[in-house]
Amino acid sequence: MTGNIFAFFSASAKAAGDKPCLVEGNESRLRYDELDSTTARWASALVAAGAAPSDRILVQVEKSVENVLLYLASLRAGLVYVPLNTAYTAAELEYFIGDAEPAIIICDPAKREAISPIVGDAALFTLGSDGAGSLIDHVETAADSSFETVARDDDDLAAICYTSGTTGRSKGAMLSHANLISNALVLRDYWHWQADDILIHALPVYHVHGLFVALHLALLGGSTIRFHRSFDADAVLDDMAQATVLMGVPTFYVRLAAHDRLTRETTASIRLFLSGSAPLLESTFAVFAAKTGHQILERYGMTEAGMICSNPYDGDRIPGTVGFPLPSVEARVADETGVEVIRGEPGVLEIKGPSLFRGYWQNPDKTAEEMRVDGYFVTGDIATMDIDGRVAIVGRAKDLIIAGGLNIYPKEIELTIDAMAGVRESAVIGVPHPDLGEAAVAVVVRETDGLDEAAILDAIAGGLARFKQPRRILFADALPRNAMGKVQKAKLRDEHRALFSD
Ligand code: MCA
Ligand code: AMP
Repeated sequence: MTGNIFAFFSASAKAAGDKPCLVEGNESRLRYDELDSTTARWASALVAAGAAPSDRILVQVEKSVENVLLYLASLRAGLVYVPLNTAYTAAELEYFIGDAEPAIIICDPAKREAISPIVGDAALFTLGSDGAGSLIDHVETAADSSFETVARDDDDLAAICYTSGTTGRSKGAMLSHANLISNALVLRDYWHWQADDILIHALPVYHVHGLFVALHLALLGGSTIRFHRSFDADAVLDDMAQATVLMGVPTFYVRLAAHDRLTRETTASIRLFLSGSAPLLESTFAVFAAKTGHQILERYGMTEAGMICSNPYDGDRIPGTVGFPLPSVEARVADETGVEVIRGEPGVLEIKGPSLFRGYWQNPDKTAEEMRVDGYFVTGDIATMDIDGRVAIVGRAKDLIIAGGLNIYPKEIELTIDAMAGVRESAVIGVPHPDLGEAAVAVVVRETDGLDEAAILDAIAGGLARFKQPRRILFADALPRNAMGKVQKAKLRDEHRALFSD
């Protein structure tokens, strides 16, 4: 067996035989006994397109079965997979292309024209039906149904996942095959993954949650994946009777909990509801439990480290906590110098373990800034750890908003708004939102009275992905500042905390 994570999936596929691997609607799109030959054809097509091991392949496509096959083929061919949110605009993409320097770029046919001028030396393909420009065409014509999975060492990268920084620029977290394998193996045991599990997969496949946690666990277990292109509460409820596990962000559970079809009966076959990527409100946990009898299992993770803490499978799942550090993770709650605080006191969560990333792509300074000399990574999340080791995330030391499980970095939006004529300054804050958990709101100080909310929203619409755009623009005469001149965002958040309450 090589150190390529695909070799683990391949071994599980052999054991799973002709069981469906990917099911969409009522159609089996891939059986486990086809996984090897199908991904071999895709990997051959990538090699024929000029990709060599360790080349980056940058992928921005709508979720599809083909997208999953492309990911698996990239792993097999030893490429470094760089997934990007489909909401990113061409302007945002240009930065990622310049930074990742990919050999291959894959986009949707509709975006081909806009992206062509910015691809540089990379070869551009789609996963559409647009003939020579589509990688699928190469898969169907040129490719071979056997492919020797490229051997990978522990340090060889499987993926670079971009995660934004507090200075406004995204950093690429380098994740090795060993990082991904170790996390998947630990979670498989911790969550009692079973071969006959059937997973509802309704998360995007451009972030750690949907791409690694969900796909890897199912593939490692040889479990059937019921594939949804996006989250729709009705469609997920329709599927529940045929599934055993659902993974979601809190917004999934907020929407399900509000649904009149969510009952004990409709959820009877599910053994595990998992939530993560953002805090699950205690009220959502409680309503869900009252309606279904199921306690949602909340876990906590980060792009740079995979999954870090989880509520227990058998023990108490306590809302408002993220459970215990996983068995492979060493964790401490520390002060700003890295010294552990007294149990129960808040501090910044620092962690270390085999799933911790290999640093930021081409950015050793940033990597060094977030690492302690003893190898601990500073998460930027404020946590408490009780005497038994149970962790609760109680805040963030980093200026970050999480809306519907997607990260929004205020600095990036502030820079865009501040660059507008007529704006003196702005502060972007996250305020509670009943559906998304948090929503971004900009508080703007104008130079002149001419600018209104619509004009600002219009001006930023072309350049910033939709999910990052503030839901409201509010105006103020001045921003509150402390004695050091720093904007007091906590004060602003307090002032506007009821903006979206119903
Ligand atoms: C969509 N919109 C959003 C979001 N999603 N705005 C802010 N935040 C969002 N998350 C925009 C749409 O463009 C649309 O704009 C409007 O909001 C309403 O969209 P709606 O149809 O309600 O949304 P949706 O398509 O149903 O999507 C909501 C969603 C989705 C299902 C929550 O965002 C989602 O699947 N989120 C999961 C993200 C995720 O996988 N995170 C994991 C990161 P308009 O009004 O113009 O139409 S990995 C991670 O965090 C770590 C490692 C971890 O621990 O897992
Ligand atoms: P990302 O940068 O997309 O990997 O997002 C990681 C961040 O999501 C973490 O640093 C936390 O702030 C947040 N997060 C993930 N899971 C949870 C959770 N269960 N509770 C609170 N915050 C979470």
